[in-house]
Amino acid sequence: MKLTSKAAYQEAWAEALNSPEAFWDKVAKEYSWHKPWDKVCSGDFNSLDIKWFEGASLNITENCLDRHLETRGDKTAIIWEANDPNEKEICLTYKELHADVCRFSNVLKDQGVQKGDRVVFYMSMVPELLTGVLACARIGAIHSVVFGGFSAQALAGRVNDCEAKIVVTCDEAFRGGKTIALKAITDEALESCPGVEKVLVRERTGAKVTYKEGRDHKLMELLKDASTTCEPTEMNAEDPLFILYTSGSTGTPKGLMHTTAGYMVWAGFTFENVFQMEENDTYWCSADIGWITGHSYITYGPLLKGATTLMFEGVPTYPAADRFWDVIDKYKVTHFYTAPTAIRALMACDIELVRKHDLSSLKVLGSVGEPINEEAWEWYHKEVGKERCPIVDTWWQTETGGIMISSLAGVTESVPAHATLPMPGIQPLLVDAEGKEVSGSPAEGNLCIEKPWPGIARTIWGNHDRYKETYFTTYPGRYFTGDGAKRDSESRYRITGRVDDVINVSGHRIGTAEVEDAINEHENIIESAVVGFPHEIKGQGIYAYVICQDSSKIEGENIQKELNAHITKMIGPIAKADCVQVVSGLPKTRSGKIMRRILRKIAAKDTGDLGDISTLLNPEVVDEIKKGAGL
Ligand code: 7RM
Repeated sequence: MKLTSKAAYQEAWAEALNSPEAFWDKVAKEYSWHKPWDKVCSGDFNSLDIKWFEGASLNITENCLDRHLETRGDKTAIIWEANDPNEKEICLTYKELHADVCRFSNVLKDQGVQKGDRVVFYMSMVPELLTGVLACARIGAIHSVVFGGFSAQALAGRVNDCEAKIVVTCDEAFRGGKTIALKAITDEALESCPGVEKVLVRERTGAKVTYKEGRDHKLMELLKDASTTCEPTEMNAEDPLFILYTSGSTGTPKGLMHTTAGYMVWAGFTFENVFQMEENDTYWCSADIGWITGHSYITYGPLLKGATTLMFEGVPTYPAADRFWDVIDKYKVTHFYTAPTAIRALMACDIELVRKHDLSSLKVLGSVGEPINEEAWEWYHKEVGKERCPIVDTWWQTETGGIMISSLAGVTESVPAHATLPMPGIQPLLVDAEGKEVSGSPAEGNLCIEKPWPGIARTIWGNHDRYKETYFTTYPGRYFTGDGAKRDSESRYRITGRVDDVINVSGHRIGTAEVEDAINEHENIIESAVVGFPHEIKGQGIYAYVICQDSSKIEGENIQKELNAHITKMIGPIAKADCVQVVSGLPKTRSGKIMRRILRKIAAKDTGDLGDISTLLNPEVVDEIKKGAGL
């Protein structure tokens, strides 16, 4: 259902609110199903047994691939652009992609993978990551992609949590001018993963890596000999499709589980309506498939809608800071979707790097992952979109499966730094700290969602209580996003950022508790408190306050280096602290809770009022910390 006018959007939003069953019934009928549903939706945010299209059966890859063969078989499905601009690209038509996915499906089956088994992918952005994910979906295995920037320990934690039987990796990854030793990291991780029986290695750099007899196999050799036909496995609507780990305020990363039919309908519907592509357009989302954006808007969304989707192995600054513009020019990209952090980084470079490229193919620009500031929005609009292209600022989360609040390109209005309007099926509401709804407009509050939508994650893998506790307990009966938002006088939303203990560094979600755990592992650290602070390029940076056992052992900046080495080992380089301050104590309430509000203000170099500190157990540390921060 493509909504192509503002009136059609408004009508759809109202219909999805008033007659959700009739509305989603219509949307879902656009796809191929083996068996139709008995009931469109059931369950709510109290019972938490949410189901969509119950009774139906399908295979999502038939909808991504087979369904297009007759009408678009020879159309390019994916364009793969290598890290090195001199390496030849790979283009696969829908027919070829279909054949490759079947090959991969047969390899997985040969390796003993069965319906319901978990397969972890720890790869760089090679075509086999995309075909591998789809191959899992084709045979009913559950994929869990772990971003290639995570450490061995982080990988092991995820592999064990979902009890994966098989890991697919690369010998090494190319990333800009560097390589990442993915297989060596996998080997280290698997020392503590006894459940893994097989490892498939996609050779990429040709580096010498060790192969463990019986366990490890060369993926490309297996694929070469595999058959190009594989019957899709019939899946129930609520069978799991994938697990994706993401960080929260507390504890270890959570494995959000998405199911088949609802996710499919949501990914397809949001992709079609937000981006408004035409048949011969070329779409590029610069995310990594290791994040939800790469699942929904490189892989499933575009393929469900028969689009041409570009997959990029490299980074925006290699070999130079005009790589994005070069790729857009090379493939005449019409729809470009990236993160504010990339925009801000490229904005800081010589403007000629943008202006020298022909970007006239562009029609629509997208933003995702973190709030986009006005300055970055204006620059993106003017220098990249030449003031011709609508910008869709898409707010959503790993948990939501797809875009929740966004303008529809060229259909509803774009407003600088505003995500604007909810998708049909989404009822946002703002609540105050007491959980009371803040009605009317303009307003500001914590962002909740009133009712289930097809794409919501159904549970946290292996821990339904944690799912309930994390998202539905703060405001009972509602889904709490963890974000704060403002609503303007025309009921358009502007997301202001996380209101919990999650830091958004360059669009990556990092839990302060995870970073603290890593820091506390250091033998010289007694206690630590980690907060985010405003960072010009990354959006937020990581600021760590630490109490040392023996401060005489601290030599200048060594402490930061040492702690970052711990963080890199336990989580990965993306969670490194930008600033470490040694303190003698942390401000605590009488009940022993760290007053992060104060620490956040100091980290932000906010010299204003710190609020009431009289209730602190140890108000004297505040002055010391301020001094130490140079305030
Ligand atoms: C898609 C994704 C989710 C968190 C979310 C927000 C932040 C994402 C926007 C945004 C402002 C946006 N999933 N966020 N998009 N904030 N405007 N358009 O990023 O699970 O990795 O992160 O990201 O805080 O809660 S995620």
